Amino acid sequence: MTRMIIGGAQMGGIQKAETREQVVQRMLALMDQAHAAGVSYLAYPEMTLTTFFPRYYAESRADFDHWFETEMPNPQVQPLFDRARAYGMGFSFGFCELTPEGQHFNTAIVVSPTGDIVLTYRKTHLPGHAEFEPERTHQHLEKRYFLPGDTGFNVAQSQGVQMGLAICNDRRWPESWRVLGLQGVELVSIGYNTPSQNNLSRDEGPEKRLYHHELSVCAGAYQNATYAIAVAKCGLEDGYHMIGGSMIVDPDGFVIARATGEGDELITAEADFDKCAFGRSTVFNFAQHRRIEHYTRIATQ
Ligand code: CDT
Repeated sequence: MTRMIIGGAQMGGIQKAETREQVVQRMLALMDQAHAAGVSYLAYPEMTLTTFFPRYYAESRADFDHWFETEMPNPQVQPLFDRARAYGMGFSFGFCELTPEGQHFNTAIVVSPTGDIVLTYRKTHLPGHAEFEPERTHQHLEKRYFLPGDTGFNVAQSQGVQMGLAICNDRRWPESWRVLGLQGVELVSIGYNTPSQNNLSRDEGPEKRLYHHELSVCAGAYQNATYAIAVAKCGLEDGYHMIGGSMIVDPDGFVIARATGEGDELITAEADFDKCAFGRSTVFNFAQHRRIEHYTRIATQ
């Protein structure tokens, strides 16, 4: 029987001028709060260490390499690993990864309470576009700065729980959830940076985006009988607004904790991972009920 208190560390905006050290101090403050609240596993957002720079265009991509980490942990982030180990707390967070081969990925990791990286995930679904598009009021240049991830969706056992990761736009795709669900995932940590406005549809504001966010996470958790922590970087970054709405969802698809603001904020809930077994042995007993002979199109087109 595995029960634990899980947490989401929502982060308010990170301004361009903020240093990694300053951001890590904010992350540590949330980790301290989490420890005081009895949290054993804490999820931080996508691209936690930096501003959401894909809103900016750079002619030369290399001009943006300073937003990327070439090693993990690195000296700036090490205090987070040290504090978590002292607390016996597992955690996840997202950052921009530049590999020794020169590849750029939007990456997230799960770290065990002993400080080991037990799962690395590189974002699969990159939204937006690769070139500057003058007709847009807001640019979303993830396809310019990142390669599509090469890891796929894997799970790792940590703290007695089958852990999985997804990053932001991945949460909108049922395929992300089902690939994790097929591996018996029990807790999916999802960081996101969702701008309130960034495309050609003027009627798509924060309310609709919050709704689609919640719809996606609740459906994904329910249909795969898993807990999910969806955690935002949100509020204003240098005048650009991103939605909040961080939440923890149970395997029935119910929201069991929800952020109230758009700043640094801890949310917590008790998870009873035995609850994942119920959905998986009834309605979503995959072995009994799936009809994969009719799903070929999903993987071939
Ligand atoms: N970071 C990221 O993937 N953001 C996208 C914005 C898409 S606009 C609806 C997201 O899916 O939230």
